[in-house]
Parts: sequence; structure tokens; C-alpha cells
Amino acid sequence: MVMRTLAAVAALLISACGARAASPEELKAICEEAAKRYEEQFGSAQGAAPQPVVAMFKYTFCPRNLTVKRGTVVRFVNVDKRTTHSFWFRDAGQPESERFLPGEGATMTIDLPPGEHKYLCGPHWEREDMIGTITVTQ
Ligand SMILES: [Cu+2]
Repeated sequence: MVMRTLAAVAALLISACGARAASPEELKAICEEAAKRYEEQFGSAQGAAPQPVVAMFKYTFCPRNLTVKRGTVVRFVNVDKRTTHSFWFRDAGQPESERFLPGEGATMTIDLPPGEHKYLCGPHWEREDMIGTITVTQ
């Protein structure tokens, strides 16, 4: 009973803060829309780019999890309508990128040790759970 009450209070607090991880279905829908917007803006499919592209859209990195070989150049692009986004490999000791307006982006050479690396969107990781991972292979 106490546990149930605690769980209810926790759920209430989480919803009150607005921080809630999107479900896999929601992520899929967001990333499908992001891919569509990418193609409209850049004239080719996100998956057809010569280097992996991470689209930033609706507080989500698309794809949220990406696996690349060490040294791969990854492009991060904001395909949102109004919101600025950044990418920040904070745990790897790197500075935050600039905050990109819609249509802007930058590349990064993923020169990180093999393993999984979490990265954040500076303005949105805390409240909106805008967090991605890049898994580096040799
Ligand atoms: Cu963001």
C-alpha cells in the first residue's frame, strides 16, 4: 500500500515536471517525420547521405542510437521548425556544439574509444530527455 502510494506520487511528480521518455512507438513516429523533413529540406533521403546523419527533431535525436566505426564523420542536422538544438558529448569531456537553428548543423569526427557514448542536447537533455548514444566499434 505504501509502495503503491509512493509510486503514484512519483508518477505525479514526473508528469508535473514534464519529463517523460517517449515510448518506442512515439520515437518511431517522430523519427519518420524527421526523415521526411530531412528529405524535403536537403533533397535526398537521410539514409542515402554519404555519411551517417542524425536528425534533431522534436526533442529527439534520430536515430537515437547509432553504431559507427571509430573515425566516422557523423552529421547532425536540426530539421525542427523553431527550436534550436545542440549535441554535447559531455561525458567524453567535450564542449557543447553551437546551438543550431532549423536547417543548420555540423559534422563531428567520432574519434572516441570503442564502446557506448551518451550525448546530450544542451538545452533539452534535462527536461525533455533529448539524449542519444553512439556506439563506437574498432
Ligand atoms: Cu534539443
